Amino acid sequence: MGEPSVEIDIIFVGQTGVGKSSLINMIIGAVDGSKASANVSNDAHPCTTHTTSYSTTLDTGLRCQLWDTRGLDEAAGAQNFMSKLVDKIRQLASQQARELKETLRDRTRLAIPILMWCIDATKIDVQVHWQQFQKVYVEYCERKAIPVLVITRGPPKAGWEARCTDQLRQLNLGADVPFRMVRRYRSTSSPEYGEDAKALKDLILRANETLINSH
Ligand SMILES: Nc1nc2c(ncn2[C@@H]2O[C@H](COP(=O)(O)OP(=O)(O)O)[C@@H](O)[C@H]2O)c(=O)[nH]1
Ligand SMILES: [Mg+2]
Repeated sequence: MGEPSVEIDIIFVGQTGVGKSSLINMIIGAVDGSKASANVSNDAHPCTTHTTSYSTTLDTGLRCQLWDTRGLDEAAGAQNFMSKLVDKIRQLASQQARELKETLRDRTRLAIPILMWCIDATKIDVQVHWQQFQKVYVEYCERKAIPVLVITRGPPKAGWEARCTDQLRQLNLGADVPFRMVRRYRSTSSPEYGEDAKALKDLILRANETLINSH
């Protein structure tokens, strides 16, 4: 590879349990804790308590720093089993919003990151996930990011592409936000898993092209 390698930040954001850590593992090729792998939660409890990052180099030589952030609504999920600790929950929610804001401020200061917004295939029609996407992209990033949408644990109900396009249009996120669905996998050694990993990497390369062309 004659070209000098460049580095790009890729920030994974979305609800707890949506599969952010799993997507990161899919990209870095980590299976069951081999290689440096992102911690995947084995139940409903949030396990990405602090923002962590992993580096990997794609086939093209593009060096990527993958940022695994806290879910924005981990506190809401905790409500089920901590119903008496409402104050604590509020505190947690503002803490995670603050942490995410700080991460995004740091990452957008010197360069433009890719913002990987993750929505579960069963949540495409739930407005709040899209509103959070807009809030994070517009308010936290001040649009200094290349937004990309990943639908996790697909496939969603038929017609999902049009519904995503509608949501993006309604929130003024632009019709050109690239999106891709990643299928729910049964095994990390299945052909689908490998195909989706490749598609995900292609999506990153495409977003990086957008970034280069915008300069
Ligand atoms: N079988 C299967 N499990 C998945 C898939 N994606 C995520 N999971 C599981 O869903 C749970 C939450 O995923 P995780 O990556 O930790 O979500 P995060 O909270 O967004 O980081 C974990 O137990 C994962 O193993 C998938 O495609 N197939
Ligand atoms: Mg996680």
